[in-house]
Amino acid sequence: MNFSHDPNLNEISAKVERGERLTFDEGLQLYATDDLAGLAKLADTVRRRLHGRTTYFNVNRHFNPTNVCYVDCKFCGFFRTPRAVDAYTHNIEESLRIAGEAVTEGATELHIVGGLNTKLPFSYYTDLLSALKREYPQLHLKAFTMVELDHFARFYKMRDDDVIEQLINAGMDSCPGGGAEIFREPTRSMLCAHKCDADRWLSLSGKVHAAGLKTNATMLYGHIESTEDRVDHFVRLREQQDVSGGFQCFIPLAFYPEGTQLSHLPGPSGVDSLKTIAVSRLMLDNFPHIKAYWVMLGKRLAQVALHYGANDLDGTITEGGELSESYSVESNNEVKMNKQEIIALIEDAGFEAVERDTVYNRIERETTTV
Ligand code: V47
Repeated sequence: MNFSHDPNLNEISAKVERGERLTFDEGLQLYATDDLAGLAKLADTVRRRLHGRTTYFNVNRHFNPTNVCYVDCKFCGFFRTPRAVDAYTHNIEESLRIAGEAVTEGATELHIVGGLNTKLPFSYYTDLLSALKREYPQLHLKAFTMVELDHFARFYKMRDDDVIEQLINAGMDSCPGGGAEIFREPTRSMLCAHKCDADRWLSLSGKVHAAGLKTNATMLYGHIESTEDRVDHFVRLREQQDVSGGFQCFIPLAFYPEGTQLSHLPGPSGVDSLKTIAVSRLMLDNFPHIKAYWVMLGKRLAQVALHYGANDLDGTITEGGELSESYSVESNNEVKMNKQEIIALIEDAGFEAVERDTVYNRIERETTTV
């Protein structure tokens, strides 16, 4: 492929065509280019090599058991202190009711993340998973980020392997990719000083992979981070993937400033979001999937992102959960898209829509429930 606007990219293009790994500096060059169409073409080459015209989605629901959290991340509009009037913790009965609604709507996955709530015993989490699994064995429980696992190990004074084993025994099927934010210091500490550091996040992912579960990885971009921070993030993720191999999907998360301590920032532009999807596709050569998370990108930009290397739109999400609502760019922070709508969005972009389960098996359904 010839980059007429940006000859520097010709060499990168040749490497991509040969399937060679790109360097940190090449990641920076990709971000620096103003040849957006060329960048899209390059990322799309990789995307089509891996997935052809297939674009995945799933039918899921987010569930946030508690919004009480002591971590005080600067980018978060979701967390509450224990005495806040709108602080909440769902009991098992409420949790089962929410999961039941999701099942009725055809969900195959419950995405469970919450605040780091020091008022709860570890048994709250295992009891929650066990009850959900007992009542709805068909529902895949994608539960707890590496930050939550780290909190469990430290706060309840347990070995990492025991935390992971007990959660798996209770019903945890895989882990979502949150909490990665930006790995590089000092940015990470400026954003979320009380969260576990990058090495810990990555090594815990390795331990979950070793226990046989898949996980995802995210990057929160468009706030105070530099381009170097972003490229460093990609390099660290792919190094961990070389070692442990259990990441399925990378999800760049576009920062939504409203209601956060960084509300004076504008958040990322559309072009920046498209570049981030494309550069991640090109740098993360050992990640099977790149997700354009429509809740944060908006439906229309997520659709365009399918031409910039993304091959997954995440879920229909018939009801968002409080965390997703805190960062949704859709009007009134609505987090809803039904199955017909997501399929139309994908087909309209020129791709084949394939419903998947959490671990990327195809799902064929006789009737449409959502
Ligand atoms: O870790 C919090 C981010 C993450 C804001 O694994 C924000 O499939 C933007 O990880 N603006 C949680 N982002 C969500 C998450 C996720 C989402 C969808 C799919 C998957 C998956 C994982 O949300 C947090 C943080 O990085 N976040 N606040 C905000 N104001």
